[in-house]
Order: sequence, then structure tokens, then C-alpha cells
Amino acid sequence: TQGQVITCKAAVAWEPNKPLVIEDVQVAPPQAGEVRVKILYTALCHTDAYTWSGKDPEGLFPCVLGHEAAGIVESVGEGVTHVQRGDHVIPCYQAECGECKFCKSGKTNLCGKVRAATGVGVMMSDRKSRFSINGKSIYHFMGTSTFSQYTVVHDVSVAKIDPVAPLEKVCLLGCGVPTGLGAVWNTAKVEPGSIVAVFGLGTVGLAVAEGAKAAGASRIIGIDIDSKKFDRAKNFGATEFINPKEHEKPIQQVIVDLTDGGVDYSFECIGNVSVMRAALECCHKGWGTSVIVGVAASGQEISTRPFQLVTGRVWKGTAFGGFKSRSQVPLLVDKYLKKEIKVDEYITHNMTLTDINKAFDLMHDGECLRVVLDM
Ligand code: NAD
Ligand code: AHE
Ligand code: ZN
Ligand code: ZN
Repeated sequence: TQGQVITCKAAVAWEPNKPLVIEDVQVAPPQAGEVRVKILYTALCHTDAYTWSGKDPEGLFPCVLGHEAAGIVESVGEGVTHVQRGDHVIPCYQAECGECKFCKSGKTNLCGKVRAATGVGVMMSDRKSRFSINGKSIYHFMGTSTFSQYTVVHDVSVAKIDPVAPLEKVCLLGCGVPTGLGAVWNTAKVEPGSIVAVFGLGTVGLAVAEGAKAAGASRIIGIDIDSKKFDRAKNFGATEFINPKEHEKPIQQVIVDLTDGGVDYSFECIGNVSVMRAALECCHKGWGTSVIVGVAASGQEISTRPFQLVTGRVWKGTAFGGFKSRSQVPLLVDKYLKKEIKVDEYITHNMTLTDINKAFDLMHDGECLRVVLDM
């Protein structure tokens, strides 16, 4: 197959909100600096649903969505040295080149090398897509497009992992779990004894709870409008629960009253701008830090009284939990293999690519965390 076009199955989003269609797509060989990956397992993340909905200003159609996956390198383009055919890999929507201004800053995990291309659904070298259907070009998504049996990614967007790791599990280390853990460990840097509030107890919020427990937080308050989420969240480290619907007072006031003035750290893991405000305002005066993790729709804006910041609260955000993808995803895989972090516990359903529309339906169900698709 090396050097040749591969025809395989992929789920194509032709238009916003219209059911995905399993199509035969042609996947071109990798060009210089690119890697073609046989995707074996992909999970679904709410960000895929967000872009599919048409609310993502970077959403382009038709496209192949998907960004939380694992697979095996099928072939590499010219000049690619850090991976070779047969390597087990996790595609990384957050690239890491190690050479750009961002990578060298020591201040961020964002990388500037290919972001301009991945934001517009093409590859960097020729600004073209490697996906087509009978000559019609189909856009890439987030530089990963994992809802395809084969995909082409930039070499800076692929992490080589221990081949011992079960790909049907560690595919989750491509997005949701690292995002939650890293929000706590890298972005907030939660210290032992801290009081933490987590808004939204989906995969990302549960990973925040897990990360906070590992960091030694003394109280981990889980907030969700669906009380069915609470029992499960205990297993991930949450110590107490609040359903905002059961209170008349604004949720920030409820939390401030419960915590002698507010929490040390809060995390918004929903993508709702009014909850982002509440998450900031439930922080303790003088030092409380709130981290935005959720992705909010185009046109949405956050607001609060500037006095909240003047009096010492800090508002931050995180992408992929601040992890440097190529260097740190393999370490997360190792941590999973040593049973230092959970992964299996976030997988509630297993299906196949052909059932992808049903899998998206499931994600709206409160019981569902991650659905893993066998390609
Ligand atoms: P999810 O839908 O599984 O979880 C969201 C949870 O929030 C659900 O349990 C829901 O019941 C709860 N909720 C909804 N409205 C609420 C409200 N008003 N108050 C309290 N709880 C409420 O989603 P997920 O997969 O865990 O992802 C969470 C968010 O994180 C999404 O917006 C996703 O796009 C984003 N995300 C961001 C990054 C990043 O790098 N920043 C990475 C992954 C995911
Ligand atoms: N295109 C969207 C932004 C989406 C967004 O914020 N993406 C997160 C990852 S979400 C993963 O589930 C991210 O890492 N952003 C940093 C980046 O470089 O995209 C929009 O709203 O414009
Ligand atoms: Zn995601
Ligand atoms: Zn870089």
C-alpha cells in the first residue's frame, strides 16, 4: 500500500447536523513530513458533536471528524524520522514540533507549526486535503480525522506509544482524559489540601476529579444538573455533590457559603458561558483560580464584574490540559500501564464505525461517557 492511494471506509459529515454517511474514501499517500495511520479505534468527544452541529467557526464541510483515537503507522512521507511503519501511535490534534516560538517558549503546549492548516481542514505543505471521494475533496478536521480507517496527519501531530498498550483503551488518551488531568496538574497546578469545584461530570469533569484527588485536594465538589452523575463521580474522587437545580440561590453563592468564602480552584467542563461565570465567581477572594475547559459555541462570550479579578481571582483556560502532546502522551500511556491513571472506567460503550450515528445519539444519554468504535 505504501506510496499508493488507499480506498477505505470513513464517516463523512456532508453538512452540519445531517447524519454521517459511511463512504468509500480515497486516502492519498503521505507527502513530505506526513504520516498515514491505520486507525484501529476511535472514541467520540463532545467537540466532534460541536463541530458537526455547525456552531464551530472553524467547521468546514464536507469533512471527516474525529480526534480521539489510536492506530498503527501504515507509511511515512519523505523526511519523517521519529515514526516508522508498524509503530503504534495516537494522533494529536495539538501538535508539538519542538522548534516554533510556542514550543520553545516553555510557557505553553500550543504549537504553531501546522495550526494554520489544521484550522482550515488541509495539510500544511500544499494546502490540500488527502481525502477525496471520486475526485471530490473532503476536508480534514483538527489535523486528525480519525473517523476513517486510514488518515494522514502531520508528523508533528503523532505520538509514538508503547506497543504493549491496548489501543482499544488508550485511544482515550488522545483527548478527554488528558484534558481533565492536565487542567489540574499543568494549568491550575492544584496543591495538596486545596478545595476544588468541578462543573460538569462528563469524561472531562471526571478526569478533573481524578486529577484533583491525585494532587491531594481535600474537598472535590462535583456540580451537575443531572443527579444521576453523582454516584459514578465518587469513584473518580469527587467528595460532595451539588445539583444547581435543587437550589434557589445562584450556584456560586451556594458554593461560597459551603466553603468559607469560596474554592481554591474551579473547572468548567461543559462549554456554557453562564456556568463559566459561576465557576469564576465561586472562587475564593485573593487567590481562587478558575480554568475554562469547555468549548462554547461561536458568538458566545464570557462576562463578569472586573472587580472579581481586581480582588484576586484568576481566569484561565486550557487546551489538551496543557500537555505537550508528542512528548507527554507516551508518558500518560505508561502511567496507564502502571495503573496510575484510569482509562477503562471512562469507556461505557463499544460499537463499530458503521454505528457511528447511534454512537452520537448515545452521547446525549446521561449514562454515556465514552463510546469506542472498532474501525
Ligand atoms: P459531557 O457532555 O460528557 O459532559 C458535560 C456534563 O455537563 C454533563 O454531565 C452534563 O449533564 C453537565 N451539564 C450540562 N449543563 C450543565 C449546567 N448548566 N450545570 C452543570 N452541569 C451541566 O462532555 P465532555 O466530553 O466531558 O466534554 C466537556 C466539554 O469539554 C465540552 O465542551 C468539550 O467540547 C470540551 N473539551 C475541551 C477540551 C479542551 O482541550 N479544552 C478537550 C476536550 C473536551
Ligand atoms: N474551533 C473551535 C475551538 C475548539 C477548541 O477550543 N478546541 C480545543 C480542543 S477541544 C478537544 O475536544 C483546543 O485545543 N483548542 C486549541 C486550538 O488550537 O484549537 C472554535 O470554537 O473556534
Ligand atoms: Zn476532544
Ligand atoms: Zn511547535
